[in-house]
Amino acid sequence: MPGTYLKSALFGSLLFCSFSTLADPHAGHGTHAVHAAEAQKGNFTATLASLGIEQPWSRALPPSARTGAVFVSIYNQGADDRLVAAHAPIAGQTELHTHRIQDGLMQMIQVNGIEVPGHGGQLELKPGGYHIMLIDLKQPLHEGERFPLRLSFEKSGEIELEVEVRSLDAGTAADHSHH
Ligand SMILES: [Cu+2]
Repeated sequence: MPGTYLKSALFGSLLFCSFSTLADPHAGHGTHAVHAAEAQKGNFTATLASLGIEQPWSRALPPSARTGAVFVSIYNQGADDRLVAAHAPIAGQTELHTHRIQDGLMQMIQVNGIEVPGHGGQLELKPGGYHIMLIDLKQPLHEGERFPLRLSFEKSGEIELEVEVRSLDAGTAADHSHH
């Protein structure tokens, strides 16, 4: 994934023309409603107002990698909310991203916020979808280590979390480390 990150004029224009569609709550990338009972089964690492937040995680990366991504699932029993910012001191820059297919190529696009649907809804940041992008990493991501991350929500406010660095293939079909 880090290799597909392109900061170019093309990237910039995609970024610009994507806001209108990505801001549409019915576009539905990565968000879907779940029943309240199902959400309560979630194994939360932290709670903030009506939000239940699962363990955020990242993949281990070779020392040469300059970018990484953080994934996390957030359940919301309250009113609709938005994830509006993320900050990780381990990175020079932290952005909210999604993916889209353009001419058969998967590209990453920065978004200015991601809806956290309320009343038993869920936002899932996962490989291939919405993610928190770490740009200009200041230190390598080693499996088993943790690093701090702050998430900011429009209504629920801010929370400090610790990201768990998992294996290089975490979240893929080849991942057998978390079963
Ligand atoms: Cu990205």
